[in-house]
Amino acid sequence: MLIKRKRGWEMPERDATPEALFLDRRNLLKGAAAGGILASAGWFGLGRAEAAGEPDPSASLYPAKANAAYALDRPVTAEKLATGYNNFYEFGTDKDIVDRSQALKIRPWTIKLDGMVEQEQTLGIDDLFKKMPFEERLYRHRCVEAWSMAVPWTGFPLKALVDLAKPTSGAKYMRMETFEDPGMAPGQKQFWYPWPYVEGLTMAEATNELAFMVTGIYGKPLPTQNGAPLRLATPWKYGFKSVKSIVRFSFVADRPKTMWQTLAADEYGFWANVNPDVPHPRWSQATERFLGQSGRRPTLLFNGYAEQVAGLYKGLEGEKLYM
Ligand SMILES: Nc1nc2c(c(=O)[nH]1)N[C@H]1C(S)=C(S)[C@@H](COP(=O)(O)O)O[C@H]1N2
Ligand SMILES: [Mo]
Repeated sequence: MLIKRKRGWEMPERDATPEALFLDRRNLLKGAAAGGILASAGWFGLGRAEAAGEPDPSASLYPAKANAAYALDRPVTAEKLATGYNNFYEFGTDKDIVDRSQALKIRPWTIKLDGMVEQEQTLGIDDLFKKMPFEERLYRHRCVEAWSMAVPWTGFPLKALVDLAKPTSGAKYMRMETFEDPGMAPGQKQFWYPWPYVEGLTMAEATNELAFMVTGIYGKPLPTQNGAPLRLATPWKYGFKSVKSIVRFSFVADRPKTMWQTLAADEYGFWANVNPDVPHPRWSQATERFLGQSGRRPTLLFNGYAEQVAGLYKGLEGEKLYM
């Protein structure tokens, strides 16, 4: 039922099965039985929303100074690939969501910092940006579907946001939540997904130097399809951890249940650290398809970031750290 328009630069998916397709088939059957299928299928043909034509209010923050500590062992992915081949289920389960995602209105946008904090705060996104130390970093990105890319993200360390929030000592985890508005995001009319998209990190992960809040890409404000105006990048974890278009950060005592865990706990865990030796139930993680390149390249433990993050998992060997 998903009629896919192939673009020249798209490569056929061979051994990579989209994260959602299997679930969609399974759940569409349930949905069809419940009579909900026609109502939820009508959005596949939506076109580009009217462009607002207003300059992005954060445009003056770009380009930010590059942090040379984050270098790459591979070329940077072409911009049109990284901004044209996306996972954003709020706008559909295919990779071709650029047009549909233009309906997301990214101003005004407020961020809530709540839970176990000295004082709850609600901030306008541009007020938050003014308080944060912006920089550019080159990061690898590895999707659990076994494709990968490498991009220049702009943003600030997640630790800077944690410091602003002032969590109390009882806070052990950080829970992050995407916006919820089925009027703008037709994928959220798919009632079998437990919206909103939720992800979580331990406080040690959230304050690790690598955990990065992304606001831009290729020296420009983030386009909506990549998760504007604020998304996470945890490059040592599978891509589904890097939650997009965040509206709320909650500091909590208990491990948050993520959207993917609710959908399929046997396939998507809390930790989701990249490990080539631990296959996903539906596909090997040994190699990856690097967007724009033919052939496959070997996947690296912690996606090549073991030096920075391996220490986070000492004493947790009993956990399913790699799914
Ligand atoms: N809110 C939200 N965040 C999300 C997703 C999503 O569907 N919704 N997809 C995730 C997955 S599976 C991946 S691989 C990355 C893709 O990011 P990109 O489109 O910028 O490459 O976003 C992640 N963050
Ligand atoms: Mo992904």
